[in-house]
Amino acid sequence: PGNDDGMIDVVIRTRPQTRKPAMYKVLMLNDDYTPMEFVVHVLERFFQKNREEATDIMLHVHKRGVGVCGVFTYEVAETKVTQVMDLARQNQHPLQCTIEKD
Ligand code: TYC
Repeated sequence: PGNDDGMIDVVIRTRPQTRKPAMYKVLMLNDDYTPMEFVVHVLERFFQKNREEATDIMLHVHKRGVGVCGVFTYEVAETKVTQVMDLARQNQHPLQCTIEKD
């Protein structure tokens, strides 16, 4: 190895200085009691979805059991989950929301 100059090649690998942060999906779970319009409201309020996008996501969760509200860094995802769960609890809905590594 090397170029025959009698010297020992030393390669130092550094991590790239700009590392993309790990991303996390915020998942909404279906239940039998939370009103559809409440879920649509939550998606508009905390996930910046318009009425049509929010309705599509809500119906996907209603039919399939789980759906993605958005993908965020850990701290933002955690905050979204807390906001959703707090509002659901205040309104006595059993709506559940969780985080999954992307
Ligand atoms: N399944 C609920 C109903 O029939 C609606 C619903 C949709 C609830 C999505 C939660 O994440 C949810 N009222």
